[in-house]
Amino acid sequence: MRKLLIAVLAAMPLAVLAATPKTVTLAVQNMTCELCPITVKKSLEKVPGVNTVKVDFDKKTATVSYDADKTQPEALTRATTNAGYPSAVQK
Ligand SMILES: [Cu+2]
Repeated sequence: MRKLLIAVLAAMPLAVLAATPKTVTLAVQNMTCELCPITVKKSLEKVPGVNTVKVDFDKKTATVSYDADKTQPEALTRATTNAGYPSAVQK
């Protein structure tokens, strides 16, 4: 039992290292007032695997860093779209 616990604890830092951090910039539609970026930010932060969200109201973009092992850009665009702000990955 004790050995198992130690093995689990030892494996944890490896799991952290195994995360694949990525950053994507989304072009977000419908952001018309200063409150919109907050809604967009919240919708993205709810997606499991999202680390940080930075919404630029002037540029109409959301820059999201996420764990590529847990989520994909499609899930991010879906989240903002469901919140009323259709988005697409900016190329
Ligand atoms: Cu608004």
